[in-house]
Amino acid sequence: MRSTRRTTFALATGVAAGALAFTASAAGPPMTAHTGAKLRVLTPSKSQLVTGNSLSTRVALSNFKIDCALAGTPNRKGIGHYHIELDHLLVNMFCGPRAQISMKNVTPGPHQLKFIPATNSHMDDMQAAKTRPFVYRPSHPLSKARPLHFPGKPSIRIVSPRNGATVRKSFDLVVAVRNFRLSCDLYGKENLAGWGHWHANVDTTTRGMMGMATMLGMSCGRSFHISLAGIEPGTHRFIAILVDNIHAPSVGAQDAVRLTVAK
Ligand SMILES: [Cu+2]
Repeated sequence: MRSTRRTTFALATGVAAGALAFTASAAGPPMTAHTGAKLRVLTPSKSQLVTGNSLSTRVALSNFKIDCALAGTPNRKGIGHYHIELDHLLVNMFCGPRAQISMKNVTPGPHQLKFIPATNSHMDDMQAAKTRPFVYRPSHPLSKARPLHFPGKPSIRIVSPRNGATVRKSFDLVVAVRNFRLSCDLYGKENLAGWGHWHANVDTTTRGMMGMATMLGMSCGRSFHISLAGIEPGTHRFIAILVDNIHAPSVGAQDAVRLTVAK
């Protein structure tokens, strides 16, 4: 099941585009969304030379309301966020016009960024996507992150809120991670043993590509601030999942709490 999902994700992000045809799978048929969004990339310029160790981006979106507080919750027409991919691998979702893309573990040479409007369920609107090639020629190259090996198995535990607690409007999901190194700079970079981040999901981890349809967001820190704007009052499961740099739950560690969402 897991490998099927990963294949689907690779296809949808273009890694294997052209090599395989879209097929229905355990993750459901991969589709492209039609958000109606119009996206313009203001920065970087076409074929920009990047000498610093992070790349500043800026987009203008019209016909589309950006609201990351609703990410991972049911789709609403005309509302969503946008994804940035680096060389066809998802970095993250973004909600403001500006973003910073780390050049950590990026090899000097030609690369590309893709900006893609997406629905709350993280389905890409490929027709509205814009691509920007750039060349990375660092004046002061970053040290490369290397694979890490820990004495024990990676684990993630939700420390707060406690199981059974009541939450309102928004709250911090706080985790403790062991035998694993979290890194934001490696979002969307090639996988490295021992490195990754975690996703916060609501109710399920199996809907959409690699379970991301219900992903509220991702974090490389101890906590993630969860908005309840798109979540119905009642009992819900909030799940923290360790993932690798390409957002796959390959680490095999997760934890969940059942919480009451009050009005
Ligand atoms: Cu992720």
